[in-house]
Amino acid sequence: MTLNRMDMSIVRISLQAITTLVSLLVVIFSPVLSAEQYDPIPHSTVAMADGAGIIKATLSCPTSRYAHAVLGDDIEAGCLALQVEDGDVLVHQLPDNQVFEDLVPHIADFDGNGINDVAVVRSDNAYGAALALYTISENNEVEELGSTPPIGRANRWLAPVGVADFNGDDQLDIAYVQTPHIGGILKIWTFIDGTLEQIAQMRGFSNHSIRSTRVSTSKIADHNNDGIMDIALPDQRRQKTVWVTLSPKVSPELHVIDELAYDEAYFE
Ligand SMILES: [Ca+2]
Ligand SMILES: [Ca+2]
Ligand SMILES: [Ca+2]
Repeated sequence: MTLNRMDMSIVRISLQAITTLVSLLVVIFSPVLSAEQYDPIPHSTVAMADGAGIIKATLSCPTSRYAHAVLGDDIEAGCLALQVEDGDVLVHQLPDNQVFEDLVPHIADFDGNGINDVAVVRSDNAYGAALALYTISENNEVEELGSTPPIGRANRWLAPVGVADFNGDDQLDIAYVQTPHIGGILKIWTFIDGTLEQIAQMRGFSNHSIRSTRVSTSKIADHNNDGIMDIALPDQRRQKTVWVTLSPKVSPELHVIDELAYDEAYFE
């Protein structure tokens, strides 16, 4: 069968129509982020980082569905918007029984594979807070890298302190104070052979006041100049500032290296 000139035109027009239709469908079904998914919730900090993987993390999708309200207002985040280094923004949306109860996501390469991950506090209606770590999978999807067990009851919270190599093994660790309002326990977690594990804890600290938007009242520095990062925290009654270290040069456990009279300005 041979096609005359008119037939060829029809074929060309049909092909054009198909191409246009496909382009239209791509536009219609491409995920377009809403302002709610992209804009940071009140009082929160947008975390930024260099490198591969996650370079920007935003707590978004404001919601008052979790009745706790210890971070300045009753608004928490239902989503975490993660920008990867090629510019894509991926949104991880929590189910209705959970929120991100946090104001400052922490971006770091927690498992040491060269790709940035993010740590954020995730609270559950029934089980309270846990620290959740996410990364970007090879399929360009948000994937949970690991999480601490939830504290176990609703409205039990934890306040992240920060990220550093606290035990000097060249792997980044993350520290938080569990239940800072009712008897705070400093806990340090790290990835060991691909699993998030707690490596140290010590009681008696408070790095957050109820209703404050400051997370956290703490400092990370090499206070005793031994090459290992140390942590300064207010004690539970906010009378002392306590410097602790996990330096293996001194002890395999957390121990106090200095105590000062508490002064909030020390943490500015
Ligand atoms: Ca990583
Ligand atoms: Ca470490
Ligand atoms: Ca030190």
